Amino acid sequence: MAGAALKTSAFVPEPNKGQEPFTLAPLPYAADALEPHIDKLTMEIHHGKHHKAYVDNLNKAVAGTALAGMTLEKIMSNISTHPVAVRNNGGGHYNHTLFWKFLSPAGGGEPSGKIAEMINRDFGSFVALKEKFNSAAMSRFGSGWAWLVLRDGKLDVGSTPNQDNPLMDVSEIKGKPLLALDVWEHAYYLKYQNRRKDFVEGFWKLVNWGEVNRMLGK
Ligand code: MN3
Repeated sequence: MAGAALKTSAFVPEPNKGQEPFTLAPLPYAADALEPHIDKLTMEIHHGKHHKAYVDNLNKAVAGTALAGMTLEKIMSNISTHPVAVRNNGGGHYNHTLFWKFLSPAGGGEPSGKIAEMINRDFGSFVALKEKFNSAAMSRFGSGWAWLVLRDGKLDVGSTPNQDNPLMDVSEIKGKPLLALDVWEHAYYLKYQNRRKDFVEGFWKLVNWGEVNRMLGK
C-alpha cells in the first residue's frame, strides 16, 4: 500500500518498502527549485519521464514473478541472478529516489555534523573528498553514477555503470549509499551540454547534508 509506505521516515527510500506495484513519489521540491544549477525542464523530464519509465518498466519486469512484493534492497543484493530488466529498472528506481532527496534548494556549502567528522577522518578534508568524488564522476565513461558510501564503518568513493549501485552484488564499490550523483547525460545535457564538470560543480551547491547525516544514522 503506497499510503502505508508514506508513513515511514522521510529518508527511508520509498522503493525499500517492498510495495508492489512500485510507485513514483513526487519530487520533494518544485521542479524549478534547484535553478540555476539544475534547470526546471531537465528536472521535469528527468523525474516525470526517465524516473517514471524505470518505475513502470520495473513493475512490468516483476509482475507475476517471485520478485513481486520483495524489497528492492533484497532484490539488488543478488541482482546477478535476476533478469537485466530488473537490474536496470530496479536500480533506476532506487538510485533516482535517493538522488532527489540528496538535493535541496537550501543545500550546498560545507558538510556538518557526524558526516563532517567522518569526511575529515577518512579523507583528510572536505576538499579532498570532493576531489575524489569529482574524479569518480568525471572518469565514469558513458552513463552511470558517482557514490559516497559507508562500508565497515569507513567512507569510500567510487562509481557504477548504467543504473547499478553499491547494494548490488555485481558492483565494484559496495556499501550503504550516503550520497549519489547521476552522471547520465539526461541529468545535465539541456543546460550543460558536454560540460559534465560544470554540472558536478553545480551539484555541490545543492547537496542536502542533513539528508546525508540522516542516511548515516539509519
Ligand atoms: Mn537519471
